[in-house]
Amino acid sequence: MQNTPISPDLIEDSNAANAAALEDDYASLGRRLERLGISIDSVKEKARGWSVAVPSWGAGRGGTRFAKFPLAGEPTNIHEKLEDCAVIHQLGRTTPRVSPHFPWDCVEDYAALREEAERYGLGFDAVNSNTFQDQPGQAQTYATGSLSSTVEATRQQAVEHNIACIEIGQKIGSERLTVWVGDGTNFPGQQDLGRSLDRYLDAAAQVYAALPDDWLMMLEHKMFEPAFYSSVISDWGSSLMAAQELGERCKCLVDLGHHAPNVNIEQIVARLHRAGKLGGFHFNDSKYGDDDLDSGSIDPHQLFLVFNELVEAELNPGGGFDPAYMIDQSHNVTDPIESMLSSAEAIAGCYVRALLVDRDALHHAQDSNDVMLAFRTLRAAFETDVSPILAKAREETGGAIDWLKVYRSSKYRERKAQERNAVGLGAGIV
Ligand code: PSV
Ligand code: MN
Repeated sequence: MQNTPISPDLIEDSNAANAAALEDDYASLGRRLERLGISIDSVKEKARGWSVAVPSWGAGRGGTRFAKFPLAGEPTNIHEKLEDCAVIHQLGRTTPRVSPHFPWDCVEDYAALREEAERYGLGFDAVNSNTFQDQPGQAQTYATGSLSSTVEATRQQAVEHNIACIEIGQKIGSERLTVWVGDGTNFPGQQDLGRSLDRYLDAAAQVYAALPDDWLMMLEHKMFEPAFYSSVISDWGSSLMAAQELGERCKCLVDLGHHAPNVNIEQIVARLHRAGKLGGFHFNDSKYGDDDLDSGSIDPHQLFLVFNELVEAELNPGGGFDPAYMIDQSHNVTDPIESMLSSAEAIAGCYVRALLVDRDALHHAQDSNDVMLAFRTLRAAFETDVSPILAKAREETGGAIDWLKVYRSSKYRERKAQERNAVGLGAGIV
């Protein structure tokens, strides 16, 4: 029997109260789309088949360098995180997989962890390694680098950790490893910019060599932080260079917050797809830097433009198109369950809007250099309110039409505050 942390009756009762209004909105949008030659039901089916993974670490309150403000009832270990991820999926129905991070999510028995997730109807997505932080008892420090460290023993330790992550991943049904390193420098001259990349590539090749045949390795670039002068895999250029050098099953992962302000991320997406190297995403939003804000909360238009490229790529897969979609956010002032439900809805909404783009009209306008018509074609899709499609997809799959209301009325967090250990103060995510 499936483990449902929220009472299905609560969802059913709430949906019954919202069903008539949803039918009305869905029918109205359906008529509008029909005039454009689009079947709303076929779009809704695509929405039903779409999903994004949630990060285990996003289930807890994040923190900034300055403080963390814990939430009563927030999870303190992977078991409690899974339970919260189950709530997110039960209500929203678009997040059936969890992306774990090691050693934060280490347990004794991974077969049991997999079964625990399955009882919630969840699976595991890409495993993330952590060589950006020292752990108690660790032999070598990562203070001045991990895979690119000048110290051979440190590089070896980082390689071994990544291989250990792959081994855990195999036990929990994952097929991808995401490698993000905090390696870089804080001072000009601190390291040789060329040789540090050589060291990284040499160590990353050892991880790649340990990759099972059906696995992908995804390299996540980031311009700055924790290194503030240079990062070893700083941008999509370095990431692509490294992925091409490492091999066929090494691809690039785009975290939306890891670029300089105003960078045209949708163009990066198109370029990486063209090179056959688009491995996956970490969705979030930002205003200033790697803010890790909720997806779509600051710049929903950019998210839509990214999905416009993804739908284009889906229609023209070339050598293949199978990116891993994941959320990567830090929820500092909201309940993470609410933030991830809201984010997953924002991301799915951009996907659905991108499906509504009249591609023939767009391509024709592009080819004939009709700038305004091309722009208006995209804009028409962006301005369409697709919430009835998303709500209908949720309703049909057992989720909640009004997930926020159901979640709050379930008093889930209040109950967890009684059951769970309190999280300590201090900064940072776990
Ligand atoms: C680094 O900023 C990052 O985006 C990487 O994906 C990490 O694994 C994650 O955040 C959690 O710190
Ligand atoms: Mn990330």
